[in-house]
Amino acid sequence: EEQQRNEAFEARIDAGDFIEAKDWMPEHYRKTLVRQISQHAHSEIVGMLPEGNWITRAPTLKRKAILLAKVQDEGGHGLYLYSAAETLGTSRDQMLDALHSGKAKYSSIFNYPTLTWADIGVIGWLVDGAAIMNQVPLCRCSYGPYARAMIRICREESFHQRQGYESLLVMMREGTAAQKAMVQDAVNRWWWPSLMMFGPADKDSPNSEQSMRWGIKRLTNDELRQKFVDATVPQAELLGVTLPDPDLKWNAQREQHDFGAIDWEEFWRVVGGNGPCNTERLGTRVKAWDDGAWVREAALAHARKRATEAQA
Ligand code: FAQ
Repeated sequence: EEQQRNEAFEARIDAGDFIEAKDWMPEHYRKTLVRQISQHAHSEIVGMLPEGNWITRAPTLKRKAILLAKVQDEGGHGLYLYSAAETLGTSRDQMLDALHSGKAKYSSIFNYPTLTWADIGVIGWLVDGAAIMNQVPLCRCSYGPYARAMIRICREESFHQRQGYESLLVMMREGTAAQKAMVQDAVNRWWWPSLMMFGPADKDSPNSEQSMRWGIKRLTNDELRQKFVDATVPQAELLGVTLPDPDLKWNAQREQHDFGAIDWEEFWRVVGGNGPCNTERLGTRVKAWDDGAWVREAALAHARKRATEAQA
């Protein structure tokens, strides 16, 4: 019977059907989705921290309002994604517990520091740019609740990307020499970590093959990384910055850019918890959770009281 169910499931995947929360699915499919969606949710919530660092120091009221809205959107994305993961039968407490105990991963990119205001523009341009490249194909993910959450998230991410690029354009076109140098320095620091967001090379990616077969991922890590490089090079030219890779050049034969080797040792070090800001980021999240305990308790007490009143 299990085999029949499996075959029927695979047939639905092959036909391009969306799988819904109450449908039968193999345990491994469920686990893979909980892993990916919860890690994605954690990335959004932890991803609020590097930018949150600059809200009080944004250079103008307009930039501050934009940044506040962006960081709020990220909180919202985390919430839709936790909800999508909950449809698979995992509670939010379980997922947060995994984050707080260091068991669950979140994107390596958020373990780097935001040293200057230009970092905020560069995060919008490169980090949100990479996120969109990775996330647009997830709108066609075979799991319906995840795919639907991704549609709204992608619309908001494209606003995030454009606000970042626009703020850099202003600095590069109207800024002082020092401001232009600040943009270039931020690009130099964020370029390689942005390429690492797409995950290990395909040959070192243990989850890709199965996730591609199940239509959880639609493009591989290397395919997405290449698309991102190709899309970003002309944007860098228009902006007037250089990308810190002497091996980056157009390959007329492949009709794609060649680019230099990624420092995978750095990648695994950061993923393994030993990047520049891992301890600080996790510490901030754990403290926020502990500080919020009274709010959760009060909300539960209020809900209980309302329920008793309704019964009486
Ligand atoms: N960082 O076998 P694969 C955002 C782990 S965007 C940390 O290739 P998979 C928006 C991976 O989990 C960022 N860990 O894995 C924003 C696995 O470990 P596990 C979030 C990484 O799942 C912008 C192991 O390495 N976006 O937040 C990373 O097939 C600005 C082997 O890797 C998403 O999460 C990494 N970079 O492919 C917010 C998108 N890469 O779990 C604020 C959805 C790999 O077996 C400001 N996720 N690992 O212990 C995905 O598309 C996939 O999960 C990949 C990884 C592509 C990230």
